[in-house]
Amino acid sequence: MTAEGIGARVLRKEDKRFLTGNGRYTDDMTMPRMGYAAFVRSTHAHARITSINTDEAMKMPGVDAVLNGHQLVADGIGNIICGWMIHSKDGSPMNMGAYRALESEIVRYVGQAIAVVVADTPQQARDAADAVVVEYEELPVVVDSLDALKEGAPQLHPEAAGNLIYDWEIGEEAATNEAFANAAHITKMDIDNNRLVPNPMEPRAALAHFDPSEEHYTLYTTSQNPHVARLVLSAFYNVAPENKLRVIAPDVGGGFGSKIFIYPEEIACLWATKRVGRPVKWTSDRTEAFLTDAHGRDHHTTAELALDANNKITGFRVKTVANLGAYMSLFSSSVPTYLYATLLSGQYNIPNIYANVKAVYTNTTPVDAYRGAGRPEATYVVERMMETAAKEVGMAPAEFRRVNFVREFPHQTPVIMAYDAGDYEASLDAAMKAIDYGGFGQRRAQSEAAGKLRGMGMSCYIEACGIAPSQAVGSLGAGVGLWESAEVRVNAVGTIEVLTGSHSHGQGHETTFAQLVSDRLGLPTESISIVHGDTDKVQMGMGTYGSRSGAVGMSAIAKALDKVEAKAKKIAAHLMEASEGDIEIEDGELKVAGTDKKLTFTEVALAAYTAHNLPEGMEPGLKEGAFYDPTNFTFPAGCYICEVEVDPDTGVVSIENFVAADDFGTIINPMIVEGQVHGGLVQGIGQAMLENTQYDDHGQLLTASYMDYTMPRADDVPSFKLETTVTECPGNPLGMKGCGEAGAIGSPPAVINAVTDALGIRDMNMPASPNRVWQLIQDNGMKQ
Ligand code: MCN
Repeated sequence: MTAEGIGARVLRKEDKRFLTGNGRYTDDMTMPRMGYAAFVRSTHAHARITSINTDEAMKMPGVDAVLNGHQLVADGIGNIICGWMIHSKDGSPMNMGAYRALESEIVRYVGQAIAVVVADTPQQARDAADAVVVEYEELPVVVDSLDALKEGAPQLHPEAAGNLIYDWEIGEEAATNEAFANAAHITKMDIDNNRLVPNPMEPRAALAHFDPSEEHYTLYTTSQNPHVARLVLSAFYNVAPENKLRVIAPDVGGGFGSKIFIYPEEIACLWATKRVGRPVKWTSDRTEAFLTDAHGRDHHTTAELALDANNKITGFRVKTVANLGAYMSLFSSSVPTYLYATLLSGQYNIPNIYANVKAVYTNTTPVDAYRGAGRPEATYVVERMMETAAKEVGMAPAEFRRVNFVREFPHQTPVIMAYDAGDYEASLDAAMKAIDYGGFGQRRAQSEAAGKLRGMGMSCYIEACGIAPSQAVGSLGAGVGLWESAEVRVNAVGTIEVLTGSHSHGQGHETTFAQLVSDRLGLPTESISIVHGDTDKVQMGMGTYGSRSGAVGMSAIAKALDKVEAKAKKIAAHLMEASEGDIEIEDGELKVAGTDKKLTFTEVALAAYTAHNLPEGMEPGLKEGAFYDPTNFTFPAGCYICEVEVDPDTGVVSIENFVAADDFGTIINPMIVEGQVHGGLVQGIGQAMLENTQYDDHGQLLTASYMDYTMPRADDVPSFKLETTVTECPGNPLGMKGCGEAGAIGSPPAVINAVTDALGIRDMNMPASPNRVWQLIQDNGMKQ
């Protein structure tokens, strides 16, 4: 334990370079003779390409090449795939349409890449891309998933009849139906989850370089998981064998899930660099990002909750139609299935659950993971239902939840998940106290006296982080294992490099990971470097998503540290002629317990490398690696309460109070965790209040810039009150649960429950924009 160890509010080490403008992002990288790529993109949501004329473009200044999908296919570059196989309830495998990095026959969403231009400058490349003439024969378009399932709807892929990717189910249908047959009360709701665009600060970018002397490729890219990128680019897209491809994800300015996938542009740049014989760089502009970054959410759900006479839940029946856009992306199939429906038990003891999910193709941008991925959608359904059911049976929402909480652990839900530890009532109590629940009536009266409407809404979320274990996810169709790797290298002078397969793109790993090492070895964090994001330095890793880097990535480091400590103790015992069992590590020293004999960690490290006096048979050096495969997910949980005031004249909703009480198990750095929660809350509030992705009937994205897509800003959110409760996670050596997505998962239903409470209505869709709220006020006769 040190002053910078577990639990300390250490300032983020990485901020020194970020705040001084010294971050190095993909677009900052340059190479000699570098060319720039620009993409020719479809202007139609669904059309047959009848011709691609590149004559004019090829004549333009600085243009090196204009490459299209025919050449790509001829060079044997493989199709983009979804790596998680889902089977329909009849046992058939999911129906996946072909997705080429450059399409030359039928385009299926606006913005789809058709050709790539390489030129001397970005402007020349852009101008030449604009000069490529693509002729189309328009095809009928469908953008909404319910419309796509209708008889006679436009068909996207011959492989997916009726646009159906899969028709999947989980839980026991017959038992759930029986619970409904015997119910004392049934609450039924139609619940939509609005489509979101991720919007990380740094847009996607790629810089590819082919070295002909070694037949070797290097790709700098904005990736959350460079090793998975290398694996997929090698094994499935035939770009290059793994030993001939180095993928580097340098500083990455946020991802929120959208930088997990391998996109057409990365494939095209890698392929083009060899063809044109120079490095090729592409950086997305913001409108390209809106059109092509994988979107999130987009569910239509009908949910029913069955209660007995004591208001205990006896059954939950859910039917969801998930819009996956025009093509399947890397993990898209798992989001509305194993990341969504397996969380439909929420924090509650629900004996019978049955969920049916239909995943559907539409002429829209592909949809995949976005902060929370499936779990915000589940929480939104569960917590809208809980609040509504409570009101229908005349119970206070908090009391209705208390009656139904899971209280004994481990708890096996009917939808795969086995919750390991938690205390849901503790977070509920903490949140209610922090928001002064009892004083709400008075505050509401004050608002009413001022001509305003006031409401309070609650959300008790649970999520599953650190998707695991590998064997289990493999049996559920995942194409990769979900372990993590680490290597702890002690240098001869006692400084440390930790190589990790996790990737930090805003989460502060360079600080928290160093805190763990500092805690264990008693060294200052400044002597500990965290190395990540480069496949030539770190052999293999699974990257960062699903709030796994703490619980899984740091557990791998802890395992490697166990081995380092054991070897260091052996060396120290040998040098001090003591018994190994008597050696203790404290404050950067190895001490013989009960004596004043000691060696500094540096002395032991040096001894390991000089190797003049090591125990018989011991190899020189001090460097250990570990792979950690968790035994279960971690289950962060909490209670969020939101209090809003609505101006009935304008429909403007202002969030007056927001309390988040979270249980993340052991916390390494409370300041970083608070930052993670703040970010998540703002994103969740953005979804609930502002963000609304709109397509017109022709499949044109109407909200493709910040003029039309409203992102939350500082004055849209209040100063959050955060509370912490702790139940340690028994499934990993550190007792940690993930914190990176919780805010975005728990907050949307709290906001909408508060707005509907203020308006005195039952149903409404997100976002609670002034226009929508004002209209609801008119429709419900609240305003004359
Ligand atoms: N941590 C801690 N104590 C805990 C849990 C975590 O101190 N009990 C620390 C960790 O050591 C780490 C940070 O909190 O420094 C987040 O850890 P974790 O919850 O494990 O999440 P990951 O590091 O795996 O990050 C992924 C998560 C996800 S899935 C999304 S989406 C998201 C998020 O992180 N994207 C982000 N936060 C983001 N923050 C920024 N700035 N940018 C993004 O793209």
